[in-house]
Amino acid sequence: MAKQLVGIVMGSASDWEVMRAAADQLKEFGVPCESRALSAHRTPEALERWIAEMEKKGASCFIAAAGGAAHLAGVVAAKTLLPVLGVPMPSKHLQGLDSLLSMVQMPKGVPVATFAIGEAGAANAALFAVAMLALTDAALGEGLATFRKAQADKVLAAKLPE
Ligand code: RP5
Repeated sequence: MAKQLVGIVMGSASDWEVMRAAADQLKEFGVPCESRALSAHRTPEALERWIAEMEKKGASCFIAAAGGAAHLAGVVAAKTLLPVLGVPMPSKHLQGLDSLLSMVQMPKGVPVATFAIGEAGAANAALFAVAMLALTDAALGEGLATFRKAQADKVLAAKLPE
């Protein structure tokens, strides 16, 4: 069983260009993840099987991304007690506002922690997963502190144009 494992699921392979930001961010911290394109409405049985497999492998949480009537994260949350971090995908007609509202407006009782639309949300969901895992992993906590410091140093060192 992996010490840490995060499951990343997205409604379509077309979401990968955005969601690779989550996988890359986890990789930067050395946190293993498994990424899959599985759909709540197009492949519901395969989705359910994969969630169960990930639980057996010892996954700590899921990051779920979808666009449009974005019910994937809610369906994942319905099938697991693990935390589900949702990332709304940019969409063709409403630029992801549809995805955001669908995902963030979960009725009371089965929560999805919803992040920003697109790449920032994907990276932040991964950083949030790292913060959760760091609760029981001191080395990961140190890595997160180093990451934050490097980010702050970059802001402080930036020179504005004359
Ligand atoms: C959603 O529909 C997916 O998450 C994706 O964001 C969107 C479009 O999917 P494709 O038509 O590209 O497969 O289910």
